[in-house]
Amino acid sequence: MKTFTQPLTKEQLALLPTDEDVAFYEEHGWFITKEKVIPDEIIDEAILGSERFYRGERDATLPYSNGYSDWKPGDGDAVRNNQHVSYRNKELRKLLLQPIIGAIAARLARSRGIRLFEDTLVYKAPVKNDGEEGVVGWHTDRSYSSNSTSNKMLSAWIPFHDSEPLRSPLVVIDGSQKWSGNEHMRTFNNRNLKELEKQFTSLEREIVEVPIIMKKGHISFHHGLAIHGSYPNYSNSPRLAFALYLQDYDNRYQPFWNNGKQIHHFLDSVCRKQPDGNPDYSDPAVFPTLWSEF
Ligand SMILES: O=C(O)CCC(=O)C(=O)O
Ligand SMILES: [Fe+2]
Repeated sequence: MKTFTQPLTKEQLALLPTDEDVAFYEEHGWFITKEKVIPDEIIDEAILGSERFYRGERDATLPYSNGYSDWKPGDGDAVRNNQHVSYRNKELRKLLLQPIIGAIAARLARSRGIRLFEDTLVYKAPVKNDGEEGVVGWHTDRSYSSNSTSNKMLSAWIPFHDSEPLRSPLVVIDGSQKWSGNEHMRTFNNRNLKELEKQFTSLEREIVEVPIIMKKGHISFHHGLAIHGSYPNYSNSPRLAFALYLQDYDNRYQPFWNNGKQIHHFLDSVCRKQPDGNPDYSDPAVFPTLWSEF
């Protein structure tokens, strides 16, 4: 077996999902590692990196400043959402390049390799009232990657501290990756959860919410078609998590129209082009390989 990414240690090999874990993921649409997979030092460095990022420091800049979410001071603290942060911050890039993350994702997606598609850093300040402020709306990540051909895309969710019930854990709707009709749920920013739920309760489906509770250093994965979101941060401490949207090696660009409107992904105009002129989703400068096995 030849690997182009850093090989795993014997201890890390033992952390990979078993066949039962993969079957569980395929049935439920989510998976939580049973052990700690990221050392504290790497997460603590990523916390410092995110603090630098929030202070405005950049290790690199994107060629455009529009077309993606990019929280800035003054925008309010209930939900800070910044996309493509690993492109712009070296500590967060170091975290996502830990080979164990891609290796677990490759097992779950039954793929020989995993590349980054994009990432999001999400911070939530503690909320003082009981309103909708601080909600991340029910959505699917696949709906934000309609220009991708693969239905095996998946996401890793990495909180930078213990993920506790009141500290806004990610909440995944169990088994929802098997439902039809969630390919276009681009509703991350819609805070009205009850209104969004009407879309899926009308079909008499059982809604089982699974809060992703785990210790620092554990990570979770969810299928691109799994419906998920999060409630406000009711704890007394800030909540900070890094979400990685991952593509399996079979993924390619596809042109996509929805309701007569052509959809473009922001990164389509950032990455290099294939010989046919379409975006190349294997451009290592934009979509680095996290794990590769041949
Ligand atoms: O951290 C959150 O609340 C949202 C993250 C998310 O949507 C994701 O991991 O796909
Ligand atoms: Fe998401």
